Amino acid sequence: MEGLLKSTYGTMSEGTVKDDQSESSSSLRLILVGRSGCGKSATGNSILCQPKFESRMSAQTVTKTCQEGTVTWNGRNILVVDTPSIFEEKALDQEMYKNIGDCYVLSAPGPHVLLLVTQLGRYTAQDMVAMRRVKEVFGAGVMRHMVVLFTHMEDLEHESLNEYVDNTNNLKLRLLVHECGGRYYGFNNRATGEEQKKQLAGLMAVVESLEGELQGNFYSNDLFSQAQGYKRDRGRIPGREYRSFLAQVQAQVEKQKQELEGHMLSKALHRVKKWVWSHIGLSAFILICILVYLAILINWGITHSH
Ligand SMILES: Nc1nc2c(ncn2[C@@H]2O[C@H](COP(=O)(O)OP(=O)(O)O)[C@@H](O)[C@H]2O)c(=O)[nH]1
Ligand SMILES: [Mg+2]
Repeated sequence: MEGLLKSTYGTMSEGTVKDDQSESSSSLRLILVGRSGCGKSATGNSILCQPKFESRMSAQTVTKTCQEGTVTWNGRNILVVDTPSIFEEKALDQEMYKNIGDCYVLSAPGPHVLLLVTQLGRYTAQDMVAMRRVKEVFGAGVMRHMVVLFTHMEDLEHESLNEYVDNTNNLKLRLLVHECGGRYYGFNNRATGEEQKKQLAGLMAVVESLEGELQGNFYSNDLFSQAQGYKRDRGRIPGREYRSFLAQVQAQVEKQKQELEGHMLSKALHRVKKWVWSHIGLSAFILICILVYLAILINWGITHSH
Protein backbone atom coordinates (compact mmCIF):
# COMPACT_ATOMS: atom_id res chain seq x y z
CA MET A 1 0.00 0.00 0.00
CA GLU A 2 3.00 2.29 0.40
CA GLY A 3 3.17 2.89 -3.31
CA LEU A 4 -0.24 4.52 -3.48
CA LEU A 5 0.00 8.26 -3.56
CA LYS A 6 -3.36 9.69 -2.65
CA SER A 7 -4.25 12.74 -4.76
CA THR A 8 -7.95 13.44 -4.25
CA TYR A 9 -10.78 11.31 -2.95
CA GLY A 10 -11.98 9.25 -5.88
CA THR A 11 -8.79 9.09 -7.90
CA MET A 12 -5.31 7.91 -7.00
CA SER A 13 -1.98 7.82 -8.70
CA GLU A 14 -0.12 4.54 -8.82
CA GLY A 15 3.48 4.09 -7.79
CA THR A 16 5.09 0.69 -7.39
CA VAL A 17 3.13 -1.34 -4.89
CA LYS A 18 5.83 -2.98 -2.81
CA ASP A 19 3.98 -6.02 -1.58
CA ASP A 20 2.70 -7.10 -4.99
CA GLN A 21 5.24 -7.24 -7.78
CA SER A 22 2.59 -7.74 -10.45
CA GLU A 23 1.44 -4.14 -9.99
CA SER A 24 3.22 -1.44 -11.94
CA SER A 25 2.40 1.89 -13.47
CA SER A 26 1.86 0.13 -16.82
CA SER A 27 -0.88 -2.14 -15.45
CA LEU A 28 -4.47 -1.46 -16.40
CA ARG A 29 -7.52 -2.63 -14.45
CA LEU A 30 -10.90 -2.78 -16.19
CA ILE A 31 -14.29 -3.72 -14.71
CA LEU A 32 -17.17 -4.86 -16.93
CA VAL A 33 -20.54 -3.56 -15.73
CA GLY A 34 -24.09 -3.57 -17.12
CA ARG A 35 -27.32 -5.55 -17.06
CA SER A 36 -27.38 -9.33 -17.48
CA GLY A 37 -27.26 -10.55 -21.06
CA CYS A 38 -25.82 -7.35 -22.56
CA GLY A 39 -22.56 -9.14 -23.42
CA LYS A 40 -20.17 -8.40 -20.52
CA SER A 41 -18.54 -11.84 -20.49
CA ALA A 42 -18.33 -11.94 -24.29
CA THR A 43 -16.68 -8.50 -24.23
CA GLY A 44 -14.23 -9.73 -21.58
CA ASN A 45 -13.33 -12.65 -23.85
CA SER A 46 -12.81 -10.29 -26.82
CA ILE A 47 -10.41 -8.17 -24.74
CA LEU A 48 -8.55 -11.24 -23.48
CA CYS A 49 -8.65 -12.79 -26.99
CA GLN A 50 -9.62 -16.12 -25.41
CA PRO A 51 -12.84 -17.69 -24.06
CA LYS A 52 -12.02 -17.20 -20.38
CA PHE A 53 -15.51 -16.24 -19.18
CA GLU A 54 -18.61 -18.32 -19.80
CA SER A 55 -20.86 -16.44 -22.18
CA ARG A 56 -24.08 -17.68 -23.72
CA MET A 57 -27.70 -16.85 -24.35
CA SER A 58 -29.78 -17.91 -21.35
CA ALA A 59 -32.93 -16.92 -19.50
CA GLN A 60 -30.92 -17.27 -16.32
CA THR A 61 -27.72 -15.51 -15.39
CA VAL A 62 -24.75 -17.49 -16.67
CA THR A 63 -22.06 -15.62 -14.72
CA LYS A 64 -22.55 -16.46 -11.05
CA THR A 65 -19.48 -14.91 -9.43
CA CYS A 66 -16.93 -12.16 -10.08
CA GLN A 67 -14.02 -13.45 -12.13
CA GLU A 68 -10.77 -12.07 -13.42
CA GLY A 69 -8.70 -12.61 -16.53
CA THR A 70 -5.41 -11.11 -17.64
CA VAL A 71 -3.75 -10.38 -20.95
CA THR A 72 -0.63 -8.55 -22.08
CA TRP A 73 -1.28 -5.93 -24.69
CA ASN A 74 1.56 -3.80 -26.11
CA GLY A 75 3.63 -4.59 -23.02
CA ARG A 76 0.85 -3.64 -20.63
CA ASN A 77 -0.70 -6.01 -18.11
CA ILE A 78 -4.44 -5.77 -18.49
CA LEU A 79 -6.67 -7.17 -15.75
CA VAL A 80 -10.32 -7.66 -16.72
CA VAL A 81 -12.94 -8.21 -14.01
CA ASP A 82 -16.24 -9.76 -15.15
CA THR A 83 -19.27 -9.26 -12.92
CA PRO A 84 -22.42 -11.36 -12.25
CA SER A 85 -25.93 -9.94 -11.82
CA ILE A 86 -25.22 -7.27 -9.21
CA PHE A 87 -26.61 -4.41 -11.28
CA GLU A 88 -30.24 -5.56 -11.51
CA GLU A 89 -33.51 -4.19 -10.18
CA LYS A 90 -33.70 -6.41 -7.10
CA ALA A 91 -33.02 -5.89 -3.43
CA LEU A 92 -29.41 -6.49 -2.48
CA ASP A 93 -29.00 -9.67 -0.43
CA GLN A 94 -25.97 -11.20 1.32
CA GLU A 95 -24.89 -13.12 -1.78
CA MET A 96 -24.89 -9.90 -3.82
CA TYR A 97 -22.87 -8.05 -1.16
CA LYS A 98 -20.39 -10.95 -1.29
CA ASN A 99 -20.15 -10.55 -5.07
CA ILE A 100 -19.69 -6.79 -4.70
CA GLY A 101 -16.99 -7.38 -2.06
CA ASP A 102 -15.23 -9.85 -4.39
CA CYS A 103 -15.39 -7.33 -7.23
CA TYR A 104 -13.71 -4.75 -4.97
CA VAL A 105 -11.02 -7.27 -4.02
CA LEU A 106 -10.34 -8.44 -7.58
CA SER A 107 -10.00 -4.88 -8.91
CA ALA A 108 -8.17 -3.43 -5.85
CA PRO A 109 -6.62 -0.90 -5.39
CA GLY A 110 -9.20 0.40 -7.89
CA PRO A 111 -10.10 0.32 -11.59
CA HIS A 112 -8.63 2.70 -14.16
CA VAL A 113 -11.68 2.29 -16.37
CA LEU A 114 -15.16 0.76 -16.10
CA LEU A 115 -16.79 -0.45 -19.31
CA LEU A 116 -20.55 0.03 -19.26
CA VAL A 117 -21.63 -2.72 -21.64
CA THR A 118 -24.90 -2.30 -23.55
CA GLN A 119 -26.35 -3.98 -26.62
CA LEU A 120 -26.49 -1.74 -29.68
CA GLY A 121 -30.08 -0.66 -30.35
CA ARG A 122 -31.33 -2.05 -27.03
CA TYR A 123 -30.69 0.63 -24.44
CA THR A 124 -33.65 -0.10 -22.19
CA ALA A 125 -35.01 0.67 -18.72
CA GLN A 126 -32.96 -2.27 -17.39
CA ASP A 127 -29.76 -0.64 -18.63
CA MET A 128 -30.74 2.55 -16.80
CA VAL A 129 -31.33 0.58 -13.61
CA ALA A 130 -27.90 -1.01 -14.08
CA MET A 131 -26.30 2.42 -14.49
CA ARG A 132 -27.86 3.61 -11.27
CA ARG A 133 -26.77 0.45 -9.44
CA VAL A 134 -23.20 0.95 -10.66
CA LYS A 135 -23.21 4.39 -9.00
CA GLU A 136 -24.67 2.91 -5.81
CA VAL A 137 -22.05 0.15 -5.72
CA PHE A 138 -18.95 2.25 -6.48
CA GLY A 139 -20.03 5.86 -5.77
CA ALA A 140 -21.15 8.57 -8.22
CA GLY A 141 -17.53 9.67 -8.85
CA VAL A 142 -17.01 6.49 -10.86
CA MET A 143 -18.67 8.16 -13.89
CA ARG A 144 -15.42 10.00 -14.54
CA HIS A 145 -13.84 6.60 -15.35
CA MET A 146 -16.68 5.20 -17.47
CA VAL A 147 -16.66 4.23 -21.15
CA VAL A 148 -19.80 2.94 -22.92
CA LEU A 149 -19.11 -0.31 -24.80
CA PHE A 150 -21.72 -1.24 -27.41
CA THR A 151 -21.92 -4.94 -28.31
CA HIS A 152 -23.48 -6.50 -31.46
CA MET A 153 -21.62 -4.04 -33.68
CA GLU A 154 -22.24 -6.33 -36.67
CA ASP A 155 -25.88 -5.14 -36.55
CA LEU A 156 -24.75 -1.67 -37.59
CA GLU A 157 -25.12 -1.78 -41.35
CA HIS A 158 -25.21 1.54 -43.16
CA GLU A 159 -23.79 3.99 -40.68
CA SER A 160 -20.81 4.42 -38.39
CA LEU A 161 -21.11 4.18 -34.61
CA ASN A 162 -20.56 7.95 -34.37
CA GLU A 163 -23.49 8.54 -36.75
CA TYR A 164 -25.62 6.07 -34.82
CA VAL A 165 -24.95 7.85 -31.51
CA ASP A 166 -25.38 11.32 -33.07
CA ASN A 167 -28.65 10.39 -34.78
CA THR A 168 -30.31 8.26 -32.11
CA ASN A 169 -33.69 9.47 -30.90
CA ASN A 170 -33.25 7.47 -27.70
CA LEU A 171 -32.88 10.40 -25.28
CA LYS A 172 -31.82 8.12 -22.43
CA LEU A 173 -28.94 6.81 -24.51
CA ARG A 174 -27.90 10.36 -25.42
CA LEU A 175 -27.94 11.26 -21.73
CA LEU A 176 -25.84 8.21 -20.89
CA VAL A 177 -23.20 9.06 -23.51
CA HIS A 178 -23.18 12.65 -22.24
CA GLU A 179 -22.79 11.46 -18.63
CA CYS A 180 -19.84 9.32 -19.75
CA GLY A 181 -18.14 12.36 -21.27
CA GLY A 182 -18.84 11.24 -24.86
CA ARG A 183 -16.59 8.17 -24.45
CA TYR A 184 -17.81 5.07 -26.27
CA TYR A 185 -16.68 2.23 -28.48
CA GLY A 186 -18.25 -0.80 -30.20
CA PHE A 187 -17.39 -4.52 -30.33
CA ASN A 188 -18.60 -7.36 -32.46
CA ASN A 189 -17.96 -10.14 -29.99
CA ARG A 190 -18.29 -12.73 -32.73
CA ALA A 191 -15.14 -11.31 -34.38
CA THR A 192 -11.96 -13.40 -34.40
CA GLY A 193 -8.34 -13.08 -35.55
CA GLU A 194 -7.26 -9.75 -37.05
CA GLU A 195 -10.71 -8.18 -36.70
CA GLN A 196 -10.72 -8.98 -32.98
CA LYS A 197 -7.23 -7.49 -32.51
CA LYS A 198 -8.19 -4.39 -34.48
CA GLN A 199 -11.22 -3.66 -32.33
CA LEU A 200 -9.17 -4.21 -29.15
CA ALA A 201 -6.66 -1.65 -30.41
CA GLY A 202 -9.57 0.74 -31.06
CA LEU A 203 -10.89 0.30 -27.51
CA MET A 204 -7.42 0.78 -26.06
CA ALA A 205 -7.12 4.10 -27.91
CA VAL A 206 -10.28 5.32 -26.11
CA VAL A 207 -9.07 3.89 -22.78
CA GLU A 208 -5.60 5.42 -23.09
CA SER A 209 -7.01 8.78 -24.07
CA LEU A 210 -9.13 8.72 -20.89
CA GLU A 211 -6.09 7.65 -18.86
CA GLY A 212 -4.27 10.66 -20.31
CA GLU A 213 -7.09 12.98 -19.19
CA LEU A 214 -6.96 11.43 -15.72
CA GLN A 215 -3.16 11.57 -15.67
CA GLY A 216 -2.99 7.82 -15.11
CA ASN A 217 -5.06 8.02 -11.93
CA PHE A 218 -7.38 5.17 -11.12
CA TYR A 219 -10.69 5.30 -9.27
CA SER A 220 -10.58 4.50 -5.58
CA ASN A 221 -12.42 4.85 -2.31
CA ASP A 222 -11.98 3.54 1.25
CA LEU A 223 -13.35 0.12 0.33
CA PHE A 224 -10.87 -0.36 -2.51
CA SER A 225 -8.02 0.56 -0.18
CA GLN A 226 -9.20 -2.01 2.37
CA ALA A 227 -9.89 -4.61 -0.31
CA GLN A 228 -6.22 -4.50 -1.32
CA GLY A 229 -5.40 -6.28 1.95
CA TYR A 230 -7.63 -9.26 1.05
CA LYS A 231 -6.11 -9.83 -2.39
CA ARG A 232 -3.72 -12.52 -1.24
CA ASP A 233 -6.49 -14.37 0.70
CA ARG A 234 -8.79 -14.79 -2.25
CA GLY A 235 -9.90 -18.33 -2.98
CA ARG A 236 -9.82 -19.18 0.73
CA ILE A 237 -12.93 -19.64 2.81
CA PRO A 238 -13.91 -16.15 4.00
CA GLY A 239 -12.85 -15.63 7.61
CA ARG A 240 -14.23 -13.31 10.29
CA GLU A 241 -12.22 -10.35 9.01
CA TYR A 242 -13.58 -10.76 5.49
CA ARG A 243 -17.12 -10.96 6.88
CA SER A 244 -16.53 -7.68 8.66
CA PHE A 245 -15.25 -6.23 5.36
CA LEU A 246 -18.50 -7.38 3.72
CA ALA A 247 -20.48 -5.63 6.47
CA GLN A 248 -18.57 -2.45 5.57
CA VAL A 249 -19.35 -3.03 1.90
CA GLN A 250 -23.04 -3.18 2.78
CA ALA A 251 -22.86 0.00 4.89
CA GLN A 252 -20.95 1.89 2.18
CA VAL A 253 -23.34 0.82 -0.61
CA GLU A 254 -26.34 1.88 1.51
CA LYS A 255 -24.66 5.25 2.19
CA GLN A 256 -23.90 5.77 -1.50
CA LYS A 257 -27.50 4.90 -2.36
CA GLN A 258 -28.81 7.52 0.05
CA GLU A 259 -26.36 10.12 -1.24
CA LEU A 260 -27.51 9.40 -4.78
CA GLU A 261 -31.18 9.80 -3.78
CA GLY A 262 -30.38 13.11 -2.06
CA HIS A 263 -28.45 14.26 -5.12
CA MET A 264 -31.32 13.37 -7.45
CA LEU A 265 -33.83 15.22 -5.25
CA SER A 266 -31.69 18.36 -5.15
CA LYS A 267 -31.19 18.14 -8.92
CA ALA A 268 -34.98 17.90 -9.43
CA LEU A 269 -35.55 20.89 -7.12
CA HIS A 270 -32.90 22.85 -8.97
CA ARG A 271 -34.64 22.08 -12.29
CA VAL A 272 -38.02 23.23 -10.89
CA LYS A 273 -36.41 26.45 -9.60
CA LYS A 274 -34.77 27.09 -12.96
CA TRP A 275 -38.07 26.53 -14.79
CA VAL A 276 -39.96 28.88 -12.43
CA TRP A 277 -37.43 31.69 -12.98
CA SER A 278 -37.39 31.26 -16.75
CA HIS A 279 -41.24 31.22 -16.89
CA ILE A 280 -41.89 33.77 -14.17
CA GLY A 281 -45.17 35.11 -15.70
CA LEU A 282 -46.65 31.64 -16.20
CA SER A 283 -45.47 30.55 -12.73
CA ALA A 284 -47.19 33.58 -11.13
CA PHE A 285 -50.38 32.78 -13.08
CA ILE A 286 -50.32 29.12 -11.93
CA LEU A 287 -49.72 30.24 -8.33
CA ILE A 288 -52.68 32.67 -8.47
CA CYS A 289 -54.91 29.92 -9.94
CA ILE A 290 -53.92 27.54 -7.11
CA LEU A 291 -54.62 30.23 -4.48
CA VAL A 292 -58.03 31.08 -6.02
CA TYR A 293 -58.90 27.38 -6.18
CA LEU A 294 -57.91 26.93 -2.50
CA ALA A 295 -59.96 30.01 -1.51
CA ILE A 296 -63.03 28.60 -3.32
CA LEU A 297 -62.51 25.23 -1.65
CA ILE A 298 -62.20 26.76 1.84
CA ASN A 299 -65.24 28.99 1.23
CA TRP A 300 -67.26 25.97 0.04
CA GLY A 301 -66.17 24.06 3.14
CA ILE A 302 -67.22 26.87 5.48
CA THR A 303 -70.67 27.40 3.87
CA HIS A 304 -71.42 23.66 3.83
CA SER A 305 -70.35 23.09 7.43
CA HIS A 306 -73.18 25.41 8.66
N1 LIG B 1 -24.01 -11.56 -32.24
C1 LIG B 1 -23.46 -11.14 -31.13
N2 LIG B 1 -23.77 -11.76 -29.97
C2 LIG B 1 -23.21 -11.29 -28.84
C3 LIG B 1 -22.32 -10.18 -28.82
N3 LIG B 1 -21.95 -9.95 -27.54
C4 LIG B 1 -22.58 -10.88 -26.79
N4 LIG B 1 -23.34 -11.68 -27.55
C5 LIG B 1 -24.18 -12.81 -27.12
O1 LIG B 1 -25.09 -12.37 -26.14
C6 LIG B 1 -25.36 -13.41 -25.21
C7 LIG B 1 -25.15 -12.93 -23.77
O2 LIG B 1 -23.79 -12.58 -23.61
P1 LIG B 1 -23.03 -12.68 -22.21
O3 LIG B 1 -21.61 -12.33 -22.49
O4 LIG B 1 -23.26 -14.01 -21.56
O5 LIG B 1 -23.77 -11.53 -21.41
P2 LIG B 1 -23.56 -11.09 -19.87
O6 LIG B 1 -24.71 -11.71 -19.10
O7 LIG B 1 -23.66 -9.61 -19.86
O8 LIG B 1 -22.23 -11.58 -19.43
C8 LIG B 1 -24.43 -14.57 -25.60
O9 LIG B 1 -25.16 -15.50 -26.36
C9 LIG B 1 -23.36 -13.89 -26.45
O10 LIG B 1 -22.79 -14.76 -27.39
C10 LIG B 1 -22.01 -9.54 -30.08
O11 LIG B 1 -21.26 -8.58 -30.18
N5 LIG B 1 -22.61 -10.06 -31.18
MG1 LIG C 1 -21.69 -12.87 -17.96
